[in-house]
Amino acid sequence: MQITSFKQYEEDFKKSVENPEQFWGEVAQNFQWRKPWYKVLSWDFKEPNIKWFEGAKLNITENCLDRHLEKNGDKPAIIWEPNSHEEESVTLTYKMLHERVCRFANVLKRNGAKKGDRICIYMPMVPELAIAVLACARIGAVHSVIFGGFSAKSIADRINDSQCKLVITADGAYRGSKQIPLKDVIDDALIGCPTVEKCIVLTHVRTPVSMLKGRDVWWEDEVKHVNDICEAEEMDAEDMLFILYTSGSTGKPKGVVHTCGGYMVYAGYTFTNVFNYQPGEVYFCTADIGWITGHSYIVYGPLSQGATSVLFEGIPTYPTPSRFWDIIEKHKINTLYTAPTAIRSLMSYGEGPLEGKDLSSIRVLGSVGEPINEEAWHWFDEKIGHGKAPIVDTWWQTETGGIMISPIATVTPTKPSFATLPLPGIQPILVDENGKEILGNDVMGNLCIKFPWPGMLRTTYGDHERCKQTYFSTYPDLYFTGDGCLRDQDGYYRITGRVDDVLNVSGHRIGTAEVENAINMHAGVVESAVVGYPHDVKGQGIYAFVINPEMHGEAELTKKDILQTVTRVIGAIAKPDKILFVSGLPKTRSGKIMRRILRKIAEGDTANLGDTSTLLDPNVVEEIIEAAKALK
Ligand code: 7RM
Repeated sequence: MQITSFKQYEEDFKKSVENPEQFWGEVAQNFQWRKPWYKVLSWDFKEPNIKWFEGAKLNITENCLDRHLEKNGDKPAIIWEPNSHEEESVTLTYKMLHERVCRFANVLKRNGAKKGDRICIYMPMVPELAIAVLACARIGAVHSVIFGGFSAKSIADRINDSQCKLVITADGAYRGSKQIPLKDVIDDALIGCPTVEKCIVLTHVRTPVSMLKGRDVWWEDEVKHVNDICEAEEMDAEDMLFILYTSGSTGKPKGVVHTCGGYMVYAGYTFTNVFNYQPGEVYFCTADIGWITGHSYIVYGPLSQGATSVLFEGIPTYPTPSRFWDIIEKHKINTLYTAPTAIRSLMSYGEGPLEGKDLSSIRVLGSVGEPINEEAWHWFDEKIGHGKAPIVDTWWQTETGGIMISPIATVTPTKPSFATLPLPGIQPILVDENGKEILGNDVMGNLCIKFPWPGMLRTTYGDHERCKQTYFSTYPDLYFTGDGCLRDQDGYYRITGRVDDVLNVSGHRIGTAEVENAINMHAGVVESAVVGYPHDVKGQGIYAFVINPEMHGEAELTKKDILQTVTRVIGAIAKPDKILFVSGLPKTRSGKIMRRILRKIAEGDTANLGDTSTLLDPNVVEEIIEAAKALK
């Protein structure tokens, strides 16, 4: 199923459009099924109702583990690089990973978990995180991984939304020179989570934690009580595999639902093709498993293809900004898949950190999460790839399950800052505000997808109507991505960024409404409006306009209180970079905040504010402009 020439890409693409069922049916033959499907696809984008590989039975862990044992059992599946460069890295072969997954799957069963139960995972980037994820999949439980940066309240909301029965966590996590008390955060969250019966705690940093009788058990004790034989649960292709919460333009994050068969096929197919993965190569994706990139391209995609996947616990700048380059040299990494924000951050240290580092193993480079600017693209190409490694700028979303628009390494001619062309099976179209298709090249519009693909979301957990409203109602019969896009004279796609109220801060998706709600929870705040603005390293920064709050001490202290409130409500990742106190917000006569104007002010582009005729009080704008100039 690996594409090796541009001609083959064109042929496969053509076939995938003309006969999608035949195309995906053939791709799916490369995976192991307990029982074949009787229908490749049935779909309707109105409801939406999407089914891939209907009737088929499988377990994704048999594809990620068991099927490699005979020939590649001793091949490294996961290489773990700890936060501390002084600590030894750990290699788990496919055999070892299989054994540990089976053992932990038995621990889950012992603690009452069964097929269909939702399990929340809140863990550091350690091998046990991948083991926990796969163990859930082994027994047919639905995992909901929550990124280690979210607050107790965010965790509780997510646990309650999907009624998780079990939580898997660790005492704490290392993050560079800092420690994060994961179990403490979970303890706070669980005060408001009546559905949680058990909490399994991994010892990692060995900090003191509270262990509640009857609820909390240690990972290390539990594994002693079980053996390592665990038959995989037989799953229907359309059974739920996992839920992953993601931000949208409204306040409450949505639980994006992915199912077993289609997701597996799509993650595996896109992994092997986009990165042109070759047997024996070492592949390093720097994302966290708490995000979709980690699910699809650290765990499921690579393991389904028998690849060696590096799992890194730390951050790019610890102990020094040479860390990535040291890891590449140490593990002879062939593929580096990272985010533009990391590239820009490392660029800012100049070439010093690269001196004397052997990056000659690098063959393919990848970028994901946000648009990559030309400067960062060229730096990545020249300094890391030495002009010899193709860069795959991969556009996709939590909802798409896998990469959608991207070069295929060694096959597709690349172009700086372009995600280039749709992968086989993907039918993107650009539409104008009225939903009319924009044909031809050298055009811009809103990016939609007009035909299903196996990795697409099936619903949003517990609220199918929301899925329909958010993705399938803006433009009838189309999946709307929320992204703006340009198609150039060669038919190449360049994603220009979100056209809705979703921010992309350091590759993390954050809804403006979510941040506003958090700010408004501060006792002294009446109203606020949040917008994004261009930020050199983060891509976008968060700018909060807050109507003069009740002060408690100096204004600077009140700002810090607001930041602390946001940290408590959402997590540190959502903290505004700038807070401006204002006496009013620019509103229309009907009371709507004119964000367009606030965005301009946040960007520092106040020369042309556009049409301001519907403003209730134009003086407010003048005042905000003046105040913004004074803010650093
Ligand atoms: C994989 C991931 C999705 C949003 C998406 C875009 C933006 C992601 C690129 C990109 C330009 C890219 N999932 N985005 N990749 N924009 N070029 N290569 O990031 O659900 O967390 O975010 O991220 O706006 O809609 S996500």
